[in-house]
Amino acid sequence: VSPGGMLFPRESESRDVRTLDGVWNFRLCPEEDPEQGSRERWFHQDLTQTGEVIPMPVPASYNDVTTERYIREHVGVVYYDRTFFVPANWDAGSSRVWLRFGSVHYAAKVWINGHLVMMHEIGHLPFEKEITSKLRFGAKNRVTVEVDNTLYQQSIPQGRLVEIKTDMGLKTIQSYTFDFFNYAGIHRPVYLYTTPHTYLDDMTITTDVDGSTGYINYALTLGGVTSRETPRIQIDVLDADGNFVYSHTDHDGLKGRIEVPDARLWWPYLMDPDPGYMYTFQVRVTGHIWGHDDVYRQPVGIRTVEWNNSTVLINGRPIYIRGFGKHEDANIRGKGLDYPTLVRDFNLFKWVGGNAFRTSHYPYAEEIMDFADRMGIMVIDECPSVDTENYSATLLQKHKDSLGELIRRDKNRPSVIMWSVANEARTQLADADSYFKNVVSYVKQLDKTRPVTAALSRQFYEDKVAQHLDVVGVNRYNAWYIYPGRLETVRLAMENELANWRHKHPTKPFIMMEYGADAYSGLHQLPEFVWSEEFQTSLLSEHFKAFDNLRKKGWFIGEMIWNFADFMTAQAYPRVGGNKKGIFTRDRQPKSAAHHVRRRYFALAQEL
Ligand code: GCB
Repeated sequence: VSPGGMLFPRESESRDVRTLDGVWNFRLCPEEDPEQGSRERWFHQDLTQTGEVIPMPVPASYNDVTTERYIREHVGVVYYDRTFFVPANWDAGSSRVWLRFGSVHYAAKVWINGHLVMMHEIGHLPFEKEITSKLRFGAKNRVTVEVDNTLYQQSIPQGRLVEIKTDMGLKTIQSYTFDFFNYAGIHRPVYLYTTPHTYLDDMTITTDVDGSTGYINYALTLGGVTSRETPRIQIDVLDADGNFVYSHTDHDGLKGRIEVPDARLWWPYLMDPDPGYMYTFQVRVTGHIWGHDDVYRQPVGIRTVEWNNSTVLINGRPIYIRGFGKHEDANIRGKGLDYPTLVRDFNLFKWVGGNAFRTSHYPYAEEIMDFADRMGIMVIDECPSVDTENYSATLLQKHKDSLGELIRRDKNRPSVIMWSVANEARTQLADADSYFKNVVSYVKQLDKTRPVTAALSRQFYEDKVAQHLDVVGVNRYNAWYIYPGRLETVRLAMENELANWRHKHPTKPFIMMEYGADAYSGLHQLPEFVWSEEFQTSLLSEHFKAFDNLRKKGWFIGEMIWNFADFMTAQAYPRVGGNKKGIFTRDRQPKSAAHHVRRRYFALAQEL
């Protein structure tokens, strides 16, 4: 994990933020010659055209934008570049200029005017660098990004390269076992932003509550402080209407605890008439030498998360999760951040009465997380480890890095109520025990304020990982992968399995983390038959019966449908245009099941 903070770029009186989103130049390195770009220096600094390029939108996955199969299925290296202007008044004398990528999948190298400035591995997480000394002020500059989508046994997630025989000779294709398409490209916004010389580099906020009083605990780190100065810190807290609730200046104010009398708490959706209440935590840093203050405003929700042998509590009240597994996935843009889809999804969340999602199977865009914070949607925040196998020291290090970067990014978010360290790892293998013990203790070292979970899919008797978790998530596809069509097996199988898990781990709360059935939107069949809308609805219903019985036992704390919406996968015969387990279609319209789930989720919200 690179040193320093990863605060989201926010405009203020001291910070300019510009986006480099738009249409970039794009080209592929031939699969058989992945070095062509570096050999021919496609990252050169001339401002003339860099060669034969095609237009490519940013942010977006590149796979589904063109009509070419070879681009969609490309394995290896691609290049993006564009030019941009840097205003003269950003001159190095007064500011620092930073370049930040929300996510580039999978591995990235970035050049500014021909200088290599940063590299990042493991998509789905932001990376940034100060690039002041590489820029031409009051002039045009070029940024070039190399992206490599290849997955290996020691990448997160894992994949392997396979050779197949074709009419054109041997060809290397990417194979992987996880069930979503390995979209690639510059997936999230690219920002150019400024800070003063002395700037707020990072902050860690935790909150607690005592009666009607809320507390905001903060720890700040500054960047660019010279030995000749002692920066002054001023902290203000504003309520959602912009009124000051606290104001304080401290000469060594890097750490502190602020009391907010009669605090409005952050509550999940439908647990309060005004869920997701956020204060603004405003930091002003005054450095003596350069004279420019830095001002940064961070939204803060005051809430507590506690957990015990049987439940998880927010502000002292036990939660029951009415949720979904999701994906960042949409037609044409793939995993590219798309504001219409983002806002539509949260509107559907409200409509369906859901209160939680898991960022299956990788961290989601910060812009999405902001919405979860503000709407009171609880998030189980998952790192990009899915289907982990072949445990090794290198893999362990990368897995921990991904969690370190995730926690650094999301630690201040009230919506994040749990960290998920894996989805469907091969937890029956002997090595899984010490591997995950190590992973979980690393997370605990970084954040003690949230429970740790994982989505497990092996049988309770062979699993070696649940013992290390605070909350156990179970994925199971009764009447789908197990006895397809046999709806009459569901209730009993679910109740027995969960009872067995709890018997083995009597001190842990359980969540049904995945269950569901594919339904091809518009396919109707009575009596219910697999793939029909009727079947999907009935399958969920049978699960509801089991959950209602399990809920009474006191340690079953939530149900999460797989999936919120249909999504793209690799090509395989059980996948018809992708995975169709969504209760919404890929273009975010309800299937029959969505109306059914809506009735249940609102009824549950009233009852609990
Ligand atoms: C699972 C995986 C999920 C798949 C799902 C399915 O267990 O966790 O990524 O999409 O099953 O539909 O097969």
